[in-house]
Amino acid sequence: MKKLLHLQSLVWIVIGCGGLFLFSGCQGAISKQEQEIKDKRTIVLGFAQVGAESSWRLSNTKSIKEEAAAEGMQLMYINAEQKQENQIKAIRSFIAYQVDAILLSPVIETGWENVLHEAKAANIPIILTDREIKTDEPDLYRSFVGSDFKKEGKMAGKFLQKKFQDKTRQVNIVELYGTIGSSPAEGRSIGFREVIKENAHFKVICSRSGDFMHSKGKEIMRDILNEYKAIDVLYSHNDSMTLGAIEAMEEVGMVPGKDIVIITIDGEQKVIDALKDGKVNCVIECNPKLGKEIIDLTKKVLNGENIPRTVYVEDEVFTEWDDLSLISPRGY
Ligand code: GYE
Repeated sequence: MKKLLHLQSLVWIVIGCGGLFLFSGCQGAISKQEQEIKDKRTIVLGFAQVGAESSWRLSNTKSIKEEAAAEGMQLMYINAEQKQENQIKAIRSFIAYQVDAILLSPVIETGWENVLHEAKAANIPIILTDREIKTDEPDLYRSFVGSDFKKEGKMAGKFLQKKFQDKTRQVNIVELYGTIGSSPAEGRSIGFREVIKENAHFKVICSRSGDFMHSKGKEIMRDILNEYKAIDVLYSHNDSMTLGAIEAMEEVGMVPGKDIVIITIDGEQKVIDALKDGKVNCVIECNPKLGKEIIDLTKKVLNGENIPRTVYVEDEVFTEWDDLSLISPRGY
């Protein structure tokens, strides 16, 4: 829109796997396709994604890529491999390239001011997707699109209240925490505690970070099962860690969903299957398909329209008490 691509020396800067690569192409006469792009003054977006740690994340990336392509936008995508420094480098390269807008899914909540000031000085709007940041300078980004993580944590707590409504003895809860310093982990943890504190018999006896990853979920659950003998509940911040934890339980002959009640967040197909098999008791959905909302909002920002500061997408809850045959295929 505001910038015209110099197509004869089209240079895409892509950061991946910790490296910086420059691709240049399109020397000589301008092709028909390039001419079309030039005529339409293609919008170019930079997208600094967290990583590829879960099926949720893969689906989220796919949704944004597909929607950008459907709208004829060019998307410069980077996979930051869970590192904030990679995202900061990517944002700087997007600024150098003079993209029209930057989509940022921040790995952690703090430490963004410097680079976001640079984007602001370059007049490039920042739209946060999926994860939020903590800052005293809210005008450093235009909008946030994603789930309400605190609400997800509360829904998990409410399931537990119902499940254990007749219990009078202490209910021992283990929490598999997501990435430390990330907004989903923080929101899911706070929301959950806000609800369970209403009943004195709920006790979180252990909380450890598995970084939202399957392998770490499994490893940590193995340790926890060695250390704690009386566990009633596993509350896991995402399905990847949950699936790892289930493997750890089965290794020692435990029956997930029966010996330990399991609550998990995301709603991947594999976990819905586990819910159907009785291995999981409650799944809180976190919708990864944010592409349409983000791209619509980005278009509005670029057209100078007013946009909401926060757009929360709706999340559902699936429990062992529901008619599970009604759940449509998840697609992730
Ligand atoms: O729950 C998890 C992913 O930020 C909401 O990140 C997202 C979380 C999601 O790795 O699976």
